[in-house]
Amino acid sequence: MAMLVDGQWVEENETKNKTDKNGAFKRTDSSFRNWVTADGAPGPSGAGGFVPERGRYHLYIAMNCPWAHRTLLTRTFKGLEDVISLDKTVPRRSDQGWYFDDDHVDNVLGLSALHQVYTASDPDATTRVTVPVLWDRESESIVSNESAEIIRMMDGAFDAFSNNERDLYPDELSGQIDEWNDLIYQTINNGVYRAGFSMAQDAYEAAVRDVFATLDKLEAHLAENRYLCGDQFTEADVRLFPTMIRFDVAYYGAFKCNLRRLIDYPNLWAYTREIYQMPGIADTVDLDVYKRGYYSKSPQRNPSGVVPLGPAIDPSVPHGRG
Ligand SMILES: N[C@@H](CCC(=O)N[C@@H](CS)C(=O)NCC(=O)O)C(=O)O
Repeated sequence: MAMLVDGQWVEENETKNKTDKNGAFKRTDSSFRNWVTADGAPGPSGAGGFVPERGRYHLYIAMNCPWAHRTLLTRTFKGLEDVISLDKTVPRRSDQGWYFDDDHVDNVLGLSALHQVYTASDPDATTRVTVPVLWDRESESIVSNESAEIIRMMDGAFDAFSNNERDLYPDELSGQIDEWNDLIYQTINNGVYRAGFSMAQDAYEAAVRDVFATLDKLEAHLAENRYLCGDQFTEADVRLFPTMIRFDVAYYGAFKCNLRRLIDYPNLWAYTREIYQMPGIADTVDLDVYKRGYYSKSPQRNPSGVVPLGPAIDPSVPHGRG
């Protein structure tokens, strides 16, 4: 898959870049790390000057990407649909990476591929071109391409524009949320990728064991708790849901995470359905797109490009929780 090097879109070897010498998957760091803050002061990283304003910021996502899904979920939970505009790339990559097709063009810059959005921000960028991206119309630059930080700023900086009082990262739960986030990132969100992209048996097995140890722990926790932090729905739930809703249709088969299915975990499956059935959330989900995305043609993982018919799961079945 190609990437930007000194502002040029160049091919590079997928396996070489994504795995270390032991065949284990390694993820690269995001490159644009500014923050929108309530008063425009610099955030934990990057430059300042990004104040929240209606219509100023634009979010680029791809429906199949779980990292982008977090940002779409947060935009919905915070009721920011009329505040932060949205573009969806075609949910697969071409030789130009993420791209916009004729009936779904980039609505801000009129460009045809996401790498051009990156070079519009930094003409000399050397970076992978990933979704999600938060674009600032005023400075004509990328605020951030790190999903964990985009959801934190959507929750923290846009309260004045939100249509509800929801707080996804309340101070009194921040310690618990951080703990869940660490575990879920390592073993679930990135755990399934470590399984799916590993090029060695040991690395694969270690990743899959991590995935299922945490699913077992979550199943027991959700027998006693409505959400990860008890009664309050938080950022930790936002970060868990994208991996859960893709689990059976994508990770179980395409990433070989197949000791058990999500539907074999009654509490976790009902929890996933409950979130799916919250207002607006079903519109952020497309199981068919996930399946076609994760089973797209790949020399390493699916040389034929054949997409399986099953399994059929239905997250709209009543969840029956409390
Ligand atoms: N750290 C990033 C990771 C995002 C990411 O890996 N996105 C994938 C799609 S699921 C991507 O765009 N990959 C393109 C590439 O690596 O070239 C985040 O969480 O925002």
